[in-house]
Amino acid sequence: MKEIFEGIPKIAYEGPKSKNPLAFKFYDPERVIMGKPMKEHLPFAMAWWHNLCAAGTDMFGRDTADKSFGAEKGTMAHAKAKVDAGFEFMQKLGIRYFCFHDVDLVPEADDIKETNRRLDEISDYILEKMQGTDIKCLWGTANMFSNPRFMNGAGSSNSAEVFCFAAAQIKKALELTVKLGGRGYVFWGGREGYETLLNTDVKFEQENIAKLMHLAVDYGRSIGFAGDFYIEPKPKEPMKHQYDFDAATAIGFLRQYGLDKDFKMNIEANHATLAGHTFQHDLRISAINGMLGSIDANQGDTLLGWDTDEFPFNVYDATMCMYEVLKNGGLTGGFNFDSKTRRPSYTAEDMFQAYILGMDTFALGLIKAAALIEDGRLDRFVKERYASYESGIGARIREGSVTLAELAAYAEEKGAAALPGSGRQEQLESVVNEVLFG
Ligand code: XLS
Ligand code: NI
Ligand code: NI
Repeated sequence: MKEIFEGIPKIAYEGPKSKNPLAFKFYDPERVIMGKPMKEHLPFAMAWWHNLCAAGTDMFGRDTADKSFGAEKGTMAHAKAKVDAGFEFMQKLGIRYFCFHDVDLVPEADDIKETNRRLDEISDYILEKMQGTDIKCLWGTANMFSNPRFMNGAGSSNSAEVFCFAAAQIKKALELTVKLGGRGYVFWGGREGYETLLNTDVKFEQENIAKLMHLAVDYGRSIGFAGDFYIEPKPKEPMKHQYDFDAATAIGFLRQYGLDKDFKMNIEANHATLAGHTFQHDLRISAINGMLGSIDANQGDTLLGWDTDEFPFNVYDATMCMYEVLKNGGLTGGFNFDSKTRRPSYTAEDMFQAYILGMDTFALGLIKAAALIEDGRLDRFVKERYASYESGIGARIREGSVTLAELAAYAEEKGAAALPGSGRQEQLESVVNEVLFG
């Protein structure tokens, strides 16, 4: 087979001193961190849509990159060329997973039966390509937001007919996920939300979304899908208000509708920040609820209020992310680069360098998070900060062996409370800097 990315070698680890833009400086797949090789801590995935489909079109201008990969766009030959390009790309970078939407794989036909036939054909081809490699699907999903029929959402659509098309796409995408050995299945509620309450029955729409998810779980389990379903929270964009606002909201929804045993969170950095949180916040909320499943690795821009999907570059954020992941005992999913190169970075080298940046940033994050944990000062400080609950009245509060009146009597006897100990935020931030750069 003819090489697509000619002149781009297999990307090797060369270490932090290397000046080679086509080499890893920090991602050393076999290096053992806290008892496990980096490649197992960091199951990286290529996002089919951004890497093989998106070519730079934005609201103000057309494509800047050529992602034809030598075939005519909109044809099955092009769909296959994308598979060839994707596998060559992943193999050159040592990436072992990919994520896809149904419509990333093939051009959508007017009739869903023809789209499904094309999906069968392309997934056979992907399966063939997978043979002899260690590449697998991380998660699959159905795109239920691009086609005009989904203008009012999928599960939340006012049209029962549209609901059926959403069901049909989920059914097929689940079958593809199982066929390609996927670990997970994602629901990103693209247009599951509203523009105005003047025309929207929120309760009705949320109940319908839950119904669709239950139907998906039942069908998935019936065809042998043993992995996790994920909700990927996002507060807005494209809709003004989206129901899966953030991790806390999505977890509450899953519990309310009895979906919490089958679902976990797929947390995207840029979505967490759009919700007014840090990336770490949504990871922590998911983790303490036993629902930190997978991660869409990217970053936003603090100066822009939308999902810019930039490749992760911020080492502080990656460190605090890996701190949460290590404390969570890892992920059942992985790290999907839901990220795209900037529009002026339109060459094949840019595609590779973007992944090198993302993988190196997370490798650094992993190394530094492990160092923070091994250093132990943060953990010790947090433990000490709550020490008043370890004995005396605090221990009784935690046990639940004390009444409100007894607590009041305790306070009255003291007369005035001593101030809690200092939060020492600046000292702790210095510890982080010292561990990162010292
Ligand atoms: C969009 C989402 C999307 C999901 C998959 O903002 O991040 O790319 O990850 O549908
Ligand atoms: Ni996103
Ligand atoms: Ni995403």
